[in-house]
Amino acid sequence: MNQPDYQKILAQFSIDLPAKPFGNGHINSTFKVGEPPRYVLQKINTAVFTDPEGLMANVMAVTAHLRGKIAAGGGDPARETLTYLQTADGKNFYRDETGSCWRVYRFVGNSHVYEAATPALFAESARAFGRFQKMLSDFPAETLRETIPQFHNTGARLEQLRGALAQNKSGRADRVGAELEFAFARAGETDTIVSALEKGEIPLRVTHNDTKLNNVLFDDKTDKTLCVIDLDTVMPGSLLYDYGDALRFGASTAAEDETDLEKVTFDLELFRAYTDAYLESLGRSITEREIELLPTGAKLITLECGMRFLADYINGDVYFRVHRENQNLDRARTQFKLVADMENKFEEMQTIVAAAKATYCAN
Ligand code: ADP
Ligand code: GN1
Ligand code: MG
Repeated sequence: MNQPDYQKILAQFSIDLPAKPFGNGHINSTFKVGEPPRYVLQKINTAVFTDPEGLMANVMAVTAHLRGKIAAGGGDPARETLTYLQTADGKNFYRDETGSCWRVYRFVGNSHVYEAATPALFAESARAFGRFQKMLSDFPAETLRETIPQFHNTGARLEQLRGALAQNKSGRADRVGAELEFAFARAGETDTIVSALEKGEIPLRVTHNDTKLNNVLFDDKTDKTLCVIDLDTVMPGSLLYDYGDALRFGASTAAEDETDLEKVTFDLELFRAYTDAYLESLGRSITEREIELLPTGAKLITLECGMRFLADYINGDVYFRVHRENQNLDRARTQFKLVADMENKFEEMQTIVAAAKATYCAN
C-alpha cells in the first residue's frame, strides 16, 4: 500500500511540519507532528468507526463541555482536555481521495502515559476517570450518537463470538476449543449489567468506555494526571463499563498480550488502590447498586474483552491491530486468565469494595 501523503493531509489543517508514528493503540493510526511535537495526527479507522461525522460530533460536544467545566474550576483546558483543529473549510476532519479520514488535535507537551502502574499511579488514573465522570454528569446523554452500537453489551459480544465460530473465516476455530468453552460456560452471567440498566436499577450515564491506563496523560513534572484522552467511544453507558475496563488493563500483573500465563494475575493491591481512589472521587454520586456491582463489572468487562479478542482471532485479525501471529489469541487468553483469577478472589474483591464504600460513600 502507498504511504499516505502526510504533508498534503496536514496542509488541510494549515500545518507544515513532519509527522512520525506514535502510540500503542489497537484501532486508529496515530502520528506526532513537529519536533518537539505540537500536534497529533490520527487516521480514524473507518472499518471500526463507520460514522466518522457522528464520532467527531460526539468528541467536539464532549470536549466543549469539558472545557467549560475545567475553566470554571480554575484549570487549564489546553492541558486538561483535547483541542481539535479545523480544516481550512471549517470541517473537524479531512476525508482524503482514498476515503481515509484524518483529524488533528493539539499535542499536550511534557506528558506521558503508562502501560503498567504502581498502586499510587493507578489511583491517580482512577481520580482522573472519576473527575471525568463527574464533569460529564450533566451532559445531555441523548444528544450523543451511539457510534458503535452495543459496544459493551457483553451478551451481544458473546453472540458475535458464536457468529465468528459459525463462519470460521480463518479456519482457526479448531485451535481454540478450551477458550470457547471458557466463554460459553459464563453465558448466563453476560446480561447482568445490561439488564440492570434496562430495569433502571443503575443509571445510564455518559461514559468513556475505553478506560485503559494508556488513555490518561500524566504530567512529566508532577506525575499527576492531566487529561483523559481517546474519546472516540464516549457514549451513553454504565459507570461499570469504565470501572471494569480500567481494572481489566491496569490491575493485571502482565501485559495484555503476555504469552506466559503464569505471569498474569489480578492484583488485589492495584484493585484496592483504584477502587479507593475512584470511590473517593465519586463520593455519593455513585449509587448503592453500582457499588454492589463493581466486582461484577471488572469481571464482565474482562470476559467481554477476551471474547472480542477471541472472535477477532477466529475472524482472521480484522479488527484489533496485530504485530505478530496469534497475538489476538494471546490477548484472549490473558483476559480469561484474569477472569478465572477474579473468580477465585471474588470475595476479597467484595470486601475491598465494601470497605471503600464505608470510608468514602457513607451518608
Ligand atoms: P488509540 O485509539 O490508537 O489508542 P490514542 O488517542 O489513545 O489512540 O493515542 C495514542 C497515544 O498517543 C496515547 O497513548 C498517548 O501516548 C499519545 N497521545 C494521544 N493524544 C495525545 C496528546 N493530545 N498529547 C500527547 N500525547 C498524546
Ligand atoms: C481498543 O483503541 P484502543 O487500543 O484504545 C478497543 C477497546 C479495547 C482495547 C483493548 C474502539 O482500544 O474497546 O478494550 O482495544 N477500542 C475499540 O486493548 O474497539
Ligand atoms: Mg488509546
